Amino acid sequence: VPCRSLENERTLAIVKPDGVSGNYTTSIRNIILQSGFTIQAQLTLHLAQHTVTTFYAEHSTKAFFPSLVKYMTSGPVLIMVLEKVNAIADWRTLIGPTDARKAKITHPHSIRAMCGEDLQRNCVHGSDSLHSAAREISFFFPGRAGFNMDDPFNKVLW
Ligand code: RTP
Ligand code: MG
Repeated sequence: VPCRSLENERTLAIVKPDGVSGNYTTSIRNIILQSGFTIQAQLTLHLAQHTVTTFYAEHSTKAFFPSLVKYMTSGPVLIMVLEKVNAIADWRTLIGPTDARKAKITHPHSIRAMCGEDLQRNCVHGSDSLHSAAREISFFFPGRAGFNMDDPFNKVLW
């Protein structure tokens, strides 16, 4: 049996421009809370080109990259830090496969099946590993990836 952490974990979720403009944020937030996540932070932003380029840097050499940047800068997004045990994998399961068109067939109850359209316009993002969750959370919320100021065991000295 693989050893899985029983500690709370944090992941970064984004409701992409098609999710926000399609008025899916309330439904998505309800699914998040009903699935046992707490929302630790949230931010609504219209992302700049250079922000998307940096955030999705791992895809910068791919043919779809210019189109991805155009899509992600096309309107406001809702960025959230979600917390629960096994948050990273559980959020990925909840959103479903990348291709929303396929998700409608193979994972009809997933979030991408509900509000996505195709391989690009898939309405939500989720960190894909512990490493990318830490990177992505600190990218949008500097200081929140590991260190919690409100934790009483972290004594703020000055
Ligand atoms: P995300 O990072 O947004 O959570 O999505 P993902 O892990 O499921 O998929 P990833 O491979 O990381 O791709 C990032 C986003 O790029 C767009 N995409 N377009 N061939 C294509 O046209 C293509 N492939 C990917 C999608 O918006 C995808 O979510
Ligand atoms: Mg990804």
